[in-house]
Amino acid sequence: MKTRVFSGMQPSGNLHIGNYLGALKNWVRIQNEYECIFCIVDLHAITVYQDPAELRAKIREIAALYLAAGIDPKVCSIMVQSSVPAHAELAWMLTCVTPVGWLERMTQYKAKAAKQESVGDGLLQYPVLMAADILLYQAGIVPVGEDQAQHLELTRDIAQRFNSLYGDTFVVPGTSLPAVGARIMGLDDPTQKMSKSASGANHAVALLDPPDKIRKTIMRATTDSLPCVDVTTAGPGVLNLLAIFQAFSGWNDDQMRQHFNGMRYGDLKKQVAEMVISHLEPFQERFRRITSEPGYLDGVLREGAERVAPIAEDTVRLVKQCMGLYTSPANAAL
Ligand code: ATP
Ligand code: LTN
Repeated sequence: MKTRVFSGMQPSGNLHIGNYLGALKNWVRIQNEYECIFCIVDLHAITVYQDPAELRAKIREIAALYLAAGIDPKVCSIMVQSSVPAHAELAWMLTCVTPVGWLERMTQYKAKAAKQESVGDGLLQYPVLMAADILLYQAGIVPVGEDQAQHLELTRDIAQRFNSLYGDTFVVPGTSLPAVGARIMGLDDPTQKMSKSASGANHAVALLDPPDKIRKTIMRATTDSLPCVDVTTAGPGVLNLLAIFQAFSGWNDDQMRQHFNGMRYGDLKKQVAEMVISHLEPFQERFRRITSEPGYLDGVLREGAERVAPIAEDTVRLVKQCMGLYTSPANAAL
């Protein structure tokens, strides 16, 4: 049996090249090797307020972006988290075995909570729901960007704690990070991770940005005051541009050094911009095609949910039995 892979993205903000290079590109690469489930995690998105009409539209946009990136719905399941109720059900059961101290230590929670006057409980529970997403399908591998590594460690801790309290129930999942592009930094501030929720106009390149805008954003990227590239001593801004180029081009370190050492920053930026545009233009064309086919997206999402729901229901039944929760006699023998 193939190892199962699970990953997801939140339908909030505009997907950017960090999301693509950190996660989506990896998903496409491994989709034929494993049994993959790619989720649009709308229940995670509502941990901060979302305008309902915008959220509805974003869910479909993310699904179309998965497809435009090359995820093949014939070999993978693409589904929306809230369409399989077992995600929320398992999250509650896992909440009950998770010490609150583990959650309060999460750096993403601390960063997001610091920006808000009143912190919703959902923001604290966020990684438990993420653990439920993964454990529900007994996934062995979770391909994500580096910022999610801490949440995955917590997922393993929760799985191990559950297994030691109630007996072997969950597969303990591994993290898969890309070799290049696991942490793309903001173009306006290379000390901060590129993020969908950051507001600066020159912060990110969105996957649906037109070529002119991409050029402008990259040409304005923050570098340092040295005149030209030195791959070994470059500061974070230049390293970030090089990482973006390398992740899109697939060049090795030697090729990168030979090509870019000694190049003026203006030329580096031009080449990075053209590399990004050459990948995003065909991507955007596929996105337009997918979104103009009536009924196609809904069909993909329906099929995805139908395919994975029985796996999720089996796990919830097993967990209920382990914990001593009520299961009807018809289910007791399963
Ligand atoms: P937000 O800022 O709203 O939390 P985000 O940009 O971090 O959003 P997510 O939906 O949280 O996006 O992440 C989707 C996937 O993209 C995850 O696997 C995450 O690790 C990855 N990812 C996010 N930002 C980056 C980045 N800057 N570089 C590499 N990977 C990233
Ligand atoms: N928290 C993740 C999104 C996410 C996820 C998951 C990723 C929710 N559930 C399960 C991998 C596996 C993020 O990228 N912000």
